[in-house]
This record gives sequence, C-alpha cells and structure tokens, in this order.
Amino acid sequence: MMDILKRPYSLCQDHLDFYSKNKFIKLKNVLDDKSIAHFNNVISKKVSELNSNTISLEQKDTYGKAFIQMMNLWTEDNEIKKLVFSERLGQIASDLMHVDGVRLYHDQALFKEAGGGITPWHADQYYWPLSNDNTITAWIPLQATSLQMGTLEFSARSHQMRAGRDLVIGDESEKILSKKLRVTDFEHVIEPFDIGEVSFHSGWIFHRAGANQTELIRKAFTIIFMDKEMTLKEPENKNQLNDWNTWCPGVKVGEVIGSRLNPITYQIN
Ligand SMILES: O=C(O)CCC(=O)C(=O)O
Repeated sequence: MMDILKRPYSLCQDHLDFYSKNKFIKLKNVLDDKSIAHFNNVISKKVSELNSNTISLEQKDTYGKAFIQMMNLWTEDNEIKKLVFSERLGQIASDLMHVDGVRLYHDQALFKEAGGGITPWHADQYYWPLSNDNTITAWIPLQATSLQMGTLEFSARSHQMRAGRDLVIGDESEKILSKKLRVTDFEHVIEPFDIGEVSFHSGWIFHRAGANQTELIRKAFTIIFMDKEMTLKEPENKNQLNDWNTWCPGVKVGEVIGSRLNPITYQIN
C-alpha cells in the first residue's frame, strides 16, 4: 500500500524553474487518497494521545490559537517515521534544492482547530541556526483543504525581501508584513489543496494561513528538510539557541548537523 512513499516523483524543468524563481511550489498527486487517509488516522491518534492541553481557544494568544503543534513525531511512532523517511518526499526536496541529499531538521503536526485563528505572516528561517538557506518544508495537508479551513498562503519571490526577517511569528509580524508585502509586486498565492497535494517552501519565503472558519480540524503535517551538508551557525537570537538545543543536540558551531535527530532521509547513490 505504501509503495507511493518510495516511488520517484518526476519533476520537469518548469517545476524546477518555478521553485528557483518563487521559492515555493505546490505539487499535485505527491501522495494518494489511501496514504493520506492512513496518515490522517495515525497522526491524529498520536496528536490526541500526546496533547495535554486543557486551555480553551479563547484563552490562547495568537500563536496558540493558530494550531496545536506537536514536534518530531517520527521518534514516537514507526508509521509516522515511514512518512518522514519517504524517499519520494526526500527526492523532491533534494531535486528542488539541487543538492545530493537531505537530512531532517524536524517534523511537526500543525492542527488548526475548528474556529482556530490565523497563522500570522512569517519566515521560518528566523528560528533556525542554519548556515545557509538550503532548507525546504514539505507541508502535507491530511485532507482536502479549502480556503475556509486555512490553507497555506505564500508571497511568491518574497525571499528577496530582507525587511521583516527578524520578526517572531505573532500579531506584530502579521501587521508589519501584510503592510510591507502589499506594496511589493510579489504575488500573494492563496489556493485550496487537493488530497495528495503537497507544498514545498524555502526558509526565507514569507507565508501565512487563514483562520479555520469550518467545524472541522485542519490537519497538516510538515517535514523540514535541509541539505545533508548543512552546518550549524552561531545562533543569532534566543529562538535559534533554543532550536540548536532542541533539534540539533550536541552539534558544534561549524559542524555538519548530524545528530541522532538529523538523519539523512534521502541521498543520490
Ligand atoms: O500550517 C500552518 O498554518 C502554518 C505552517 C507553516 O508556517 C510552516 O509549515 O512553515
């Protein structure tokens, strides 16, 4: 059944050119109905098992309202590990970045509750102590995702903008970045996701998601890949320091990030 996780995904030159230019891409049929149903099931079970939250949505801040967040589920569940180690996903990330292989930074489940709030504009790489931007997040919705559920939105080519890279995700980043991005000619891409469609975005692209206006949970699972040669840089803020300790334990500044939490998931033979 899970053959699809191993099967190569063929990317044409147009895909590669689109990604190079825009630093994100949405690809259809990366996974199929069966595999999505399966991972929806296993990931949902794991999230409910691990979720100890008792605070209601109303009591949460903007970040808390955006989603229930559970990290590195591959270390908790062997089925989820199959998805994270999927050759197909690793190959796509590797090809889009033009590198010889990728390793894991971390995975996470991002479940936007019914009535959950927006995910404010932000760029991920602000949080990461990584020496370059050869990073890609695969955002895998676990159901068909309508605009009303809060799909992932991108500001195409916005990696060119340096302003706003120092912003923590929150009310401020949403306010400042929506204003800044509005006066650029970067296209704001807001599209639904079909079942099996997956997006891939790089660390400096600005992105957000809308609120979940439905009665259903918007379930997404993300896998953050980096070039297998990625080295650790001196952290530039306390979030990067925290990420170093949490996601790359024991790695020294300047070294390739090869801790037990950062296995190579795909490489060209
Ligand atoms: O799922 C979301 O709402 C946001 C996801 C995101 O920002 C990311 O995966 O980088």
